[in-house]
Amino acid sequence: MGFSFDISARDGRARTGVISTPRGEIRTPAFMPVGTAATVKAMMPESVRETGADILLGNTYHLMLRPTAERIADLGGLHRFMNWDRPILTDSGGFQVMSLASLRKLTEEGVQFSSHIDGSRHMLTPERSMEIQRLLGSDIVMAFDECPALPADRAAIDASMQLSMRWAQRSRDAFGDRPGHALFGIQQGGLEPDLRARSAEALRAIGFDGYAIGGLAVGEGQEAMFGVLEYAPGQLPEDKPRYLMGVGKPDDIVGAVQRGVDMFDCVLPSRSGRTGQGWTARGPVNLRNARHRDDPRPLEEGCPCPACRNYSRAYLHHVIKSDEIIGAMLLTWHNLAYYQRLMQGLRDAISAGRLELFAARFHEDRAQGDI
Ligand code: PRF
Ligand code: ZN
Repeated sequence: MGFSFDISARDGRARTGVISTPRGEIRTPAFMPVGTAATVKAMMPESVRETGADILLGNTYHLMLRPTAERIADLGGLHRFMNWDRPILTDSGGFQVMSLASLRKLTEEGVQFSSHIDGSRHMLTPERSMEIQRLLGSDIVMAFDECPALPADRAAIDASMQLSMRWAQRSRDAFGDRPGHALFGIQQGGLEPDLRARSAEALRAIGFDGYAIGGLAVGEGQEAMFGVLEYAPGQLPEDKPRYLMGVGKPDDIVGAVQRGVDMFDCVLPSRSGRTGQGWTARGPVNLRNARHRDDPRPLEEGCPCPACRNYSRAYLHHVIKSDEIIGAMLLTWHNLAYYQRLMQGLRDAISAGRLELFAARFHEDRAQGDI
């Protein structure tokens, strides 16, 4: 029972297929809901599955600090701890250290930092990140990397990319041979085609089970991101999954799938659900807006999720305005269901050779706006 990726159809640069793991299949293009702290906030795991998710994302950084990887391992691993028996991909921690921790000290060895929770000092290295992800029982382990904030000058992006490639080799060595578990490398190199090429070359020489495109969606904007996606997926192995980390909005995902990306994760559907934003085929809807106060219609006509089946926009507006917990629950459910419906639409369109038509309709629907 190993780990494999089978592409069943292609349409232009897009692909659809299945990643097989001992914990179940992941249909691609795939969207992974974010379960940072061993929970997809406001959702029971069985409900996350009902939205259509095949795999969740967890975070080394948060779990090492609380409740700690050793405690989760003693309790039978992350799957059992959070009651999700399907695949889990874990991010390696460096990216979260840079955005959340304080008093960071970056060296060749790794990164030392203070916890955002209690200020305690910790160290993450490629070796420690691989150990934590093994203790968690992660199915898809991410190499330990550094993601520079953009804009940054070329010399800084080059040096950071080269450090990430040395860390990628150390991640590979520390991960070892673990049948049924996958290790993904992460391409860096900012917006520079030649640095992206050198990064891809270094990762291919090491050899990974899948390849992530890191260092995007860090403030460069969609046009610049799509610019990189014109060539970056093509620099990575054709027969392995390609994962665009931390992306994105629905239109980012559609554009990235058209450019050859297979996997995505983003806090947007879950986080924005908790603040009253509902994502629909007509674009984002702010349920806090008073225009919904007397509206008996569902958030999205035809959506089979509990929020749309059983409640009006007026009710969603009321519970969000009142900060009632059910508001976060219902909107998170709807948003995750919308994202999974979008992914199923993309997969079906690629299978049928109609991705361009699907994308054109997607943009048309959004152009109409919420009515
Ligand atoms: N590296 C890692 N995690 C990430 C990123 C990265 O570059 C990004 C960039 N969008 C999100 N999450 N390890
Ligand atoms: Zn719905």
